[in-house]
Amino acid sequence: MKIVVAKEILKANDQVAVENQETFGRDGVCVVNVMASPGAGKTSTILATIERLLPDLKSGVIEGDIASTIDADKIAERGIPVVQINTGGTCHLDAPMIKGALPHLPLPDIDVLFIENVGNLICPTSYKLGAHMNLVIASVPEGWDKPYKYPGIFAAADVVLLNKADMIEVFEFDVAAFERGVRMVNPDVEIIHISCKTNEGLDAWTENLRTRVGEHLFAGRS
Ligand SMILES: Nc1nc2c(ncn2[C@@H]2O[C@H](COP(=O)(O)OP(=O)(O)OP(=O)(O)O)[C@@H](O)[C@H]2O)c(=O)[nH]1
Ligand SMILES: [Mg+2]
Repeated sequence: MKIVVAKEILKANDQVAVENQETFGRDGVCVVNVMASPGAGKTSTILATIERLLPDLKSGVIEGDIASTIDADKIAERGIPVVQINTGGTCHLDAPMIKGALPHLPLPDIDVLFIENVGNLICPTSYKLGAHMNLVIASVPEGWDKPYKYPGIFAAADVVLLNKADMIEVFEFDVAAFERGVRMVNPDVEIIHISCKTNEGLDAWTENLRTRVGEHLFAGRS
């Protein structure tokens, strides 16, 4: 019985996710759902990426956190449109939360919308938001074994970023074992090593995203 109720909730969420995607389509916005553990570097990566997408692609951000406006304040300081969602304890964002945030963003002026999901490797994957792409960020200090312990989120990724690559030697991080774990659940996914501290890989990642955004906007027009 409980399973049926859970399924109904997810179905209702998915319907709103479809509506969100229709709104994004009307305004020509490409939406990236950014998922990772707490502290993996979601906000740092979003900021570094937005800088590199300019001036031709303009971004906006929805920040999801249990509490506080710390991340939204960081984004707003750079003059980037941002809405903070505080879930008050819920460990993921859902489609109705995103729908509620959209009227507070200048969508027609935004090409790429980053949604920073609540830091969590489990719950966010179950809730569609209406995004066009799932970006999963793993970070070196978390350990190489995360894809083996939390396969669902890596299976759902369109791109996996391995952040804090500057710490690989310090943490004796086993890159081959990490990548093997990702490929076990998502054989063809692109894995890009980045560091928001040294800037390693950020240009390569941004070019990858730029291509995806171009393809998305082109597909939307046809
Ligand atoms: N050494 C190193 N530190 C990093 C890197 N990227 C981010 N950090 C640091 O890691 C910490 C967390 O970064 P955030 O970008 O706030 O991470 P987050 O995933 O947004 O965190 P929450 O929103 O709290 O879940 C900060 O102290 C960053 O300066 C990196 O590539 N290398
Ligand atoms: Mg953050």
